[in-house]
Amino acid sequence: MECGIVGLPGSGKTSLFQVLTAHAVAVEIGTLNPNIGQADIPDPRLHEIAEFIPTKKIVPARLELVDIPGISVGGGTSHVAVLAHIRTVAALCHVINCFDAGADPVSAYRDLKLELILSDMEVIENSLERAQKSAQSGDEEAQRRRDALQKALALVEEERPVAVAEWSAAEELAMRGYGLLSAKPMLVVANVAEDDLDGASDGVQALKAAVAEDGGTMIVLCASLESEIAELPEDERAEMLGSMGLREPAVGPLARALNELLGLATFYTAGEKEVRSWIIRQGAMAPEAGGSVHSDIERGFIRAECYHVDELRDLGSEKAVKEAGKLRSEGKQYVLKDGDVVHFLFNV
Ligand SMILES: Nc1nc2c(ncn2[C@@H]2O[C@H](COP(=O)(O)OP(=O)(O)OP(=O)(O)O)[C@@H](O)[C@H]2O)c(=O)[nH]1
Ligand SMILES: [Mg+2]
Repeated sequence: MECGIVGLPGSGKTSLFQVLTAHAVAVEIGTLNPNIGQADIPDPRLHEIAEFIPTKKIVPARLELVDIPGISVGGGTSHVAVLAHIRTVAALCHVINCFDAGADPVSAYRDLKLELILSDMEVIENSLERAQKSAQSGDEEAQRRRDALQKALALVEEERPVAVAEWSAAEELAMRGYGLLSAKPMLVVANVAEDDLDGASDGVQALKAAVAEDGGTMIVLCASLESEIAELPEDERAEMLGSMGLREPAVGPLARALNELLGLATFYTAGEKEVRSWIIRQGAMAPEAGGSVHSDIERGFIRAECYHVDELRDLGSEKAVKEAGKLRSEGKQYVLKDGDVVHFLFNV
């Protein structure tokens, strides 16, 4: 799943991208091309598992990131290109300049939100007429599309993002093809100054209230400081974080907030070759989860042998888990739990 980093020009998107990708990508600055990279998702449970199951390699799950150029307010030549990039990603990280003394974070939040909403309004208005025509001739699918579009139109006309309403699975399906921008889940990132790391300033507090009004989620970080920390040798990072009063690099809280927002869960595969984390949607059943490891597993799924990472921690080894009768044999209908350690059995 790709997460797009969006925001007004100069809000710190590329700085955040470089932090999250640990400076592994040579970024282009000042072009209309997005930067594409991946962030390792830190997960303390991975290291816990590796304590009990000796392994050659620890492999964290990764978050796909797209650093999208800043969107200019009120049109401009780059506007269409930037919106097209935003349309391709599944979720948004909206970075807001809270570090400049003169910055107005609430306006910045509203300005970008409005750009997304106006773009959606155009799409909806262009699509509604056709859906209405087809609906009148008795096409049931078109009726669903029409009803969903009308519900979305009512929201955007009040300048509210499509995402704030409750949408049934059927409605979501009807809307999927339109790729509405304000329907995408959005995490707001308050990019604060080094002397405001806890976001206590008036600007950040006002932003927090504005985001909460939309039922949204916000995290606070300082991209330029995080970037400096990410460039330090690993053994100096913890000390630097500690001296700034930070517990961990921002990628941890950011990935957790995104997982929560997107309704995702983590499971693990563990053996002597590697201990690895995988991200799936909550509610995914065992074959689908196996499919994220390898498509053969989904195709030839037989069963999944699972236990929970808490049981491994309590009992100390896989053997002990088995002897305690905690190793479960689960079939095709099993919905994976966050924190399951899984061996897939399959046959193709
Ligand atoms: N003081 C401070 N400056 C920052 C911070 N984050 C970014 N900047 C500065 O803001 C400027 C723009 O940062 P970028 O990361 O390039 O911003 P951007 O959002 O990618 O900009 P565009 O892609 O042009 O829209 C740079 O000079 C950064 O050094 C921050 O947390 N604190
Ligand atoms: Mg940039």
